[in-house]
Amino acid sequence: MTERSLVLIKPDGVERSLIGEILSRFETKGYRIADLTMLTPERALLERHYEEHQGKPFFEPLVEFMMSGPVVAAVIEGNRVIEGVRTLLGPSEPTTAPGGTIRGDLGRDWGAKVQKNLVHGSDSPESAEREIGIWFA
Ligand code: RTP
Ligand code: MG
Repeated sequence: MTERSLVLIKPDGVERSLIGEILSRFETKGYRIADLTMLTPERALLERHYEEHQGKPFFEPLVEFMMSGPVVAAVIEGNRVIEGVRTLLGPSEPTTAPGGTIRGDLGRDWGAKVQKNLVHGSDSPESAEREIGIWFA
């Protein structure tokens, strides 16, 4: 079934000039970029986006990091794209993410307070629609 996923290229990915490389992974896989924008998000938007993580120790550093520079937001479309994007991203921690994944190939630990792992991808159809509504209001 055709689905949509919300992908964010986080400030570390933009800062490191990896926008083209990261978007091309989704295109090469066969998914379609259905919408695309670049912005420096404000706190209120990020608090909505990360509401499931409110109260966790990494929440505040995460919001601060995400506000630190421009982010690319994209709607990626295709059959089973939500699962497919998560597979392309690899696990959260770039140090141990397998080679072949975006985080494994392009990411590393920078000793920061929060894991800088280049990209966000929606984790379920419900969160995808909720997140697309936040970033593409
Ligand atoms: P995402 O939501 O960004 O696609 O990543 P994810 O599902 O793999 O990770 P999640 O558990 O949803 O956490 C959201 C983001 O918070 C940062 N984080 N840092 N202990 C830490 O330093 C820590 N834990 C989580 C990461 O940037 C993670 O992607
Ligand atoms: Mg998540």
